[in-house]
Amino acid sequence: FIKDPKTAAIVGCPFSGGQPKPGVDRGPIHLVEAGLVDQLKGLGWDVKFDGHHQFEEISAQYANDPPIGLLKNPRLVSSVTESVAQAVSSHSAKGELPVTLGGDHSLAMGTISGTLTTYPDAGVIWVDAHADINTIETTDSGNIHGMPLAFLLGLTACDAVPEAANAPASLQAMHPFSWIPSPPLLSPSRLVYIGLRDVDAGEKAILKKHGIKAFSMHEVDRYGIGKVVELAMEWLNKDYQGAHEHRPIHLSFDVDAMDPTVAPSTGTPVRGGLTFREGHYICEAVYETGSLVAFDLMEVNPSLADAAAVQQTVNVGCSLVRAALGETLL
Ligand code: NNH
Ligand code: MN
Ligand code: MN
Ligand code: MN
Repeated sequence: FIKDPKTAAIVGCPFSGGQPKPGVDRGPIHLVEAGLVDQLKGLGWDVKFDGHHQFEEISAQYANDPPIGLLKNPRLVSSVTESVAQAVSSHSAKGELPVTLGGDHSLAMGTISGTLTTYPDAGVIWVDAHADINTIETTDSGNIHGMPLAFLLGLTACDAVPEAANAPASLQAMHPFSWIPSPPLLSPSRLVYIGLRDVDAGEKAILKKHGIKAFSMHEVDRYGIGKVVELAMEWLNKDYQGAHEHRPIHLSFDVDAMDPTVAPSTGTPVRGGLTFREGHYICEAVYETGSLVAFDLMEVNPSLADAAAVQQTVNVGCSLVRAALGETLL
């Protein structure tokens, strides 16, 4: 999938509009300043990085962006993610590996749409403490970083908890992510989760209804991370009949999947997460299959926690990206 000479394109996305805590927009800047570009070159990759994407024009256009239902910053998030989709697909269409640095996880609406434009049969591995699959009807917070998979899958009122069937039609019709193609590019059978441990009730109902495969921390404990990644890859490839050995894989990694002792500087830490090695193992094992076509590292927030914790989180973030680009392979 990735052409020689192997090229990684860093898509720096200083964006925080999908959630309320300031600072997550500084994540990509810290990751690059920590030396990520040279680290990846050191692994033998050509690295394209032409500066962080600037969403200033879009932000100015949507300085006034009243909520739609509970959804906060809906037009801003929609417009930013649409532009990220274009950036990612333009890189992947050239046979490059887009490495998107967030920023909050709403950005994955853009990155995954971009990947699916180039690779329509790609599968998604979503590594996160959270399921990020709330719909307009199930969200309690209205933070769009808790909703990207619902939009990518085209889920609506009827997929939500029963009482959501009463949501006003006007609300359902007004959803701002109309740039996401319908019918959706992603299907529930091509999504698998690893690391879940804080899933809302409405999200659990959605996972059940659509038979979405999820390896929570409970399964990581039960089977071990090696088996979990093997089962995840098997699941994604069960119905694949394309030209390659495996389905192309988009790996979207929310740093809050890691235990807060490993990666403390993130907006919604949840205890009981992946160890340093478990997180790295996922990245290494996916890279090893040769089917990784895009990688996201999201939700590093350098303004949360003290300086030492920030440095630790940024270092772990760089290290996860290196693992996903083959560092530990001999
Ligand atoms: N499920 C919650 C919500 O929808 C929390 C989401 N927070 C995240 N997701 N950090 O990865 O608001
Ligand atoms: Mn670019
Ligand atoms: Mn997330
Ligand atoms: Mn999360």
